[in-house]
Amino acid sequence: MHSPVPLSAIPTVAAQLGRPASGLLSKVSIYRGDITRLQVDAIVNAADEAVLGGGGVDGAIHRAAGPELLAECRLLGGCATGQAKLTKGYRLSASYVIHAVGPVGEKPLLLASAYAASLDLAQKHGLKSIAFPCISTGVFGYPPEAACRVAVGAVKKWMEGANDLERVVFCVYNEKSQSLYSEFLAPATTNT
Ligand code: AR6
Repeated sequence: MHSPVPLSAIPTVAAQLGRPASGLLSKVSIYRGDITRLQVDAIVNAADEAVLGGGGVDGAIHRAAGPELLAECRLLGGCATGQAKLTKGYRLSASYVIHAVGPVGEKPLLLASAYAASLDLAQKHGLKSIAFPCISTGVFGYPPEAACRVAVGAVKKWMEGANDLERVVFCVYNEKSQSLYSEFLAPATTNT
């Protein structure tokens, strides 16, 4: 297993930009790398409706968590697109996995719903930190830029409501996504 990455090693966007530690930017980070290493309360999995593992980030999470994760997933009874379900994290550094099902192709309402449903679940279970992969942008073919706009918008909107979440990490896997998130996050919050 790769060494875990603690939250303390991941700066917030506010810290990176030298902005005041208030508002959304002080609760959001962009991390480039393998989501399975993140030592957060929950990592989000980009699952499908069967919630029984697969390729991409789903495969990586199941490999890192071990077979107990699939055993618990078998008990979930699937998950509708735009919804999310929670399991334990087993051998991961994260305590929980939130299995979110994004849409196949560009369907912004369903993608936004997958983000909001994941955040609702985190809040319901009293979790303080959560890391998202770029849901739907791999096998499910959502164009990365459009998906980034929806992801940032959905998280921003959700964070504006009452909640106890202390950190949301956008876990990107390549340089292109990293710059997309930097571009969409900074202007999105200049007035907060
Ligand atoms: N850490 C973080 N991000 C990753 C990792 C990783 N280890 N590996 C890949 N990514 P995808 P989807 C990024 O295809 O499009 C599965 O088979 C990747 O670069 O994993 O929602 C499921 O079982 C991309 O940006 O998820 C479903 O059937 C992003 O994760 C289906 O694929 C999402 O790509 C879900 O497709």
